[in-house]
Amino acid sequence: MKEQIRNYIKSRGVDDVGFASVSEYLSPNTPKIESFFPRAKSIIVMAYKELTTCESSDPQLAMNGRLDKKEVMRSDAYKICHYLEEEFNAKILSIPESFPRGGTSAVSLRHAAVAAGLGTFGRHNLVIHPKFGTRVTFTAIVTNLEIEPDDKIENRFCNDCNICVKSCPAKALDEEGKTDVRKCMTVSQPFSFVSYLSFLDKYVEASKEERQAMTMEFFPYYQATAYTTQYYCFNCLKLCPACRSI
Ligand code: B12
Ligand code: SF4
Ligand code: SF4
Repeated sequence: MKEQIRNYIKSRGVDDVGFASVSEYLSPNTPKIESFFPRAKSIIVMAYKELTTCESSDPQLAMNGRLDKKEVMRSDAYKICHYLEEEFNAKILSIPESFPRGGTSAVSLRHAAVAAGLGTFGRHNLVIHPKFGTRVTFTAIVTNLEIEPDDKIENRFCNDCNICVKSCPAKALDEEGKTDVRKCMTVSQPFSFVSYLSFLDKYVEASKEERQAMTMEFFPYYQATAYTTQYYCFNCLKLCPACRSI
């Protein structure tokens, strides 16, 4: 069954796949998976390499590469869930690669990826994949199928070069083992929901003439609200040299 599932997933063009037992998912800050899926046994984690679009100096073009990938990741998740139901009569839950969620996600994909043998944490608190380095993002499917887990990676790929810490424009990585979420978001998501609310405060107070001038200022907030989060920083993801093939 495991090889059949792996082959199906790979046949869709997914870059890498790993299998973990639910009991090996060790995320300190998210609920136990069994608390919302009592019969859960395994997690299937898909890895997608980030394209070199992330190197673009134009943040919108860098984000466009990510958006292209997100569409594929979501449609793969649907098709793989459908396959597992049809082929193995499985119960499944797909994990959001980003949204919908509250403040934090119900399942931490980084910890799921580590459990599934797809990499290990680096100083930037991201997962470093043995082939794609940090230039990788994940989706996951939790299932009641009992699938033999893959071996976890024991190597630590991070070489402590500190490039990620020094090149973080928000200084969000200064404290080891912690990403300062507020600092990262202020710089990496200038059009976040929180900034949008501040913009609306200003708009409500503005005169008719000022409002006209604010129309173009509104446009990126509109895009971020209508589509999805717009990341304007990829530094820790794109600059980490560990295990980079390109
Ligand atoms: C919310 C979110 C964010 C928020 C807050 C993240 C956070 N809590 O740290 C913000 C906006 C800051 C963010 C930023 C980024 N994100 Co983000 N994010 C998410 C999302 C949607 C949920 C994360 C979450 O809620 N986790 C659960 C919480 C509770 O995690 P946590 O336990 O607090 O984990 C932290 C600590 O506990 C600590 N930690 C815990 N155990 C251990 C063990 C070791 C050994 C170490 C060193 C650290 C450590 O590390 C974590 C960082 O603070 C995930 C997708 C998902 N569903 O998982 C993507 C995700 C984590 N993001 C991702 C990425 C790529 C980014 C960015 C590079 C943005 C970008 N341009 O793409 C930056 C990187 C910031 C960084 N260096 O940490 C990828 C990571 C891929 C990878 N290779 O690891 C994910 C997995 C999305 C995906 N689908 O692949 N993100
Ligand atoms: S995404 Fe940018 S701002 Fe956020 S932690 Fe990484 S380098 Fe810092
Ligand atoms: S940039 Fe250097 S210190 Fe940061 S995670 Fe990568 S290898 Fe480790």
